[in-house]
Amino acid sequence: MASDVQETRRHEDRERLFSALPGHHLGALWDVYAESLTSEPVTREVPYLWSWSHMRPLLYEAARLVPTDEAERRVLMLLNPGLRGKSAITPTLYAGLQIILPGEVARSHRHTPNAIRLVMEGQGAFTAVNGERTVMNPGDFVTTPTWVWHDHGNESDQAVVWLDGLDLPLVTTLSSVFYQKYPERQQPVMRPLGDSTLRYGRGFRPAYDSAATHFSPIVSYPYRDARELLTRMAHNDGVNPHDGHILQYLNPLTGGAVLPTMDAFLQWIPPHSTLTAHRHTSASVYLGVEGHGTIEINGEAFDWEPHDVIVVPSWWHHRHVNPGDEPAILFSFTDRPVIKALSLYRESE
Ligand code: GTQ
Repeated sequence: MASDVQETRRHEDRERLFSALPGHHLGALWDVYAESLTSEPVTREVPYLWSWSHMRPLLYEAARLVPTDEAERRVLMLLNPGLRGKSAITPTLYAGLQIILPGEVARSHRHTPNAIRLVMEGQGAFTAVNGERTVMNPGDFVTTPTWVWHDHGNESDQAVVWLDGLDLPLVTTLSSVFYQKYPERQQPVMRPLGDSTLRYGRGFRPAYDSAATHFSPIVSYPYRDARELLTRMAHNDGVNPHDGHILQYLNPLTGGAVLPTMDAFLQWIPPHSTLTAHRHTSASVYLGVEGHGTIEINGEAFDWEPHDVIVVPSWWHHRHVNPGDEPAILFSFTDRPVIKALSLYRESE
């Protein structure tokens, strides 16, 4: 009898303790332990495909209705359905489609988040990075690393659209976002076209140069070159079971990832092929470039066409299928350098 009374007392005391905790900004670990320390990664972010056929009309409508002066950057963000309220496609990565019309300028600024661009449609816009302008043509890969001044302009006669990839959610989580406006709308052009490629991308570097090495000094990696290399790999090299033929955009100063937080790739899935599924603890954002194919993510098929964007979260199985007669070419960027730097990278079939 006494023990029943004691038990009831204890129960009431526990209830009192538990209801007192939130008011002191305290919580009981045992309530959340099993969901926090999972036996393997469990993601809130989900796999998803954004179809170009849905995005394109909305993007052009945004271009008609929202001037760049008002927007700073006219971008439609790709928001992961599992991360409601966050400007994020994964917990670390951000993706958006940016459009710039003839005659427009996206003003010069710099920020600590790193950015990459992959040109999707239109040609003849430019990005200026640290005094060097680079012309943006379809498939070109452009980097704007952490804290470099950059602006975009379009002196051509056509709209230009590209995919933006940033590490903004990561840098936000790390409470390290800094941003500054350049004093003028555009930075002055100080260097000739192709300057960074000649300086760093041809097997040389200026011997007394003291460029920062933690990101690639090369501003633009033209599609023409990347595609030629992929074609050559497809004709001469063995196929990787998971990735087909895949090239990495390189930081020539380290031989590693192009940016400290993001790695980028272009890959070729051979015609009539089904590759082998694998998974890894880095998330990938894919962009269809040529042909068409399927990414099966944990067995669910995501059929992609050129300019569709697909996100594969960390640790989800994925495999590439190309049922067609033509090679299927995909661009992707990932947060792998971060995961590797923290000794958290794991991969399995
Ligand atoms: O072009 O500098 O999609 O600052 C988001 C933030 C693009 C850019 C984005 C940016 C930019």
